[in-house]
Amino acid sequence: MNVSILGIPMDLGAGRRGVDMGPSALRNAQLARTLRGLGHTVEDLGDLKVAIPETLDKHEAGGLIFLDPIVDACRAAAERVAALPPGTFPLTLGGDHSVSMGTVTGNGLRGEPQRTGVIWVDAHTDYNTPESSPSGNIHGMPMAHLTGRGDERLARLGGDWQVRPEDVVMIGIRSVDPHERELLREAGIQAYTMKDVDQLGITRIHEETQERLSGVTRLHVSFDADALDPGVCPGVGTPVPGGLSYREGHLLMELLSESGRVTSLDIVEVNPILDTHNRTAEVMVGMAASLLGQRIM
Ligand code: DIR
Ligand code: MN
Ligand code: MN
Ligand code: MN
Repeated sequence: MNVSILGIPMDLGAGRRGVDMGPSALRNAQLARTLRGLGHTVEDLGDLKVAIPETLDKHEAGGLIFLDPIVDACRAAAERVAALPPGTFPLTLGGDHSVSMGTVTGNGLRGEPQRTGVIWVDAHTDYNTPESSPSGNIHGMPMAHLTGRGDERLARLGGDWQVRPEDVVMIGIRSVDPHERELLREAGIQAYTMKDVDQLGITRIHEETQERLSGVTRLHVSFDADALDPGVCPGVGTPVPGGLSYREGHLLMELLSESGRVTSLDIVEVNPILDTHNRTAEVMVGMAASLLGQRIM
């Protein structure tokens, strides 16, 4: 496979600094070399240029912090990804999770716009709107905007193209805000909590996910490092105890790999400032490798 790596070093959507260094940390953890070792042709497109908070006024408009520069970055990411040649596998590196409004849109619009399923691996559901958000941090809102809710500009990054709520599956969930829960219910989003992971196991959850997403023609995986337990991935801005184990993360990626259906991947929310010895980036490179075909035997 041809894999195209694109970094989006943005931390404007998160409550703390540092995830802008995520792409660098992931490269330092031998991302390209690991994927080449699996037989892929890997091209690193470098990083998009994204504003840093120190150069901006910390403006908040209508419950949204840094809305304008985030719209700009997401537009740029969507355009860049949408323009990638057919047959390449986009591997996009955050950055905070708001980058996924751009990457998912770009992947959906590549070539002919297509019905795109999204597997959102995260401790959080990221389904806040400006009204429901307790923080104003846009990284808690990307999935709501991808399904057409919230701020008009973010919700229409893809014009009329959107992700259908029934084409979203969330896995690893253990932190949902009160109003966000109502929005998820209304939209009918399928969210597998950590209780579901404990009770059903990853194998069953993966089977149900494939069944639910059987109608989509593209399948995007958006992997927030905080889905994994903080003991496994300490370098994240909003750690929540009781997350996916190292093996649960790998098993999910291995099963998705075997399905042969995944067409793009984000790795987001890696924060090297909060990490120990780049462990979180190394773990996430391993997750990408499992999704892209690494086998134990
Ligand atoms: C919280 C935290 N739900 C918010 N969200 C995070 O600010 O909306 N998402 N950390 O990744
Ligand atoms: Mn997230
Ligand atoms: Mn998260
Ligand atoms: Mn987050």
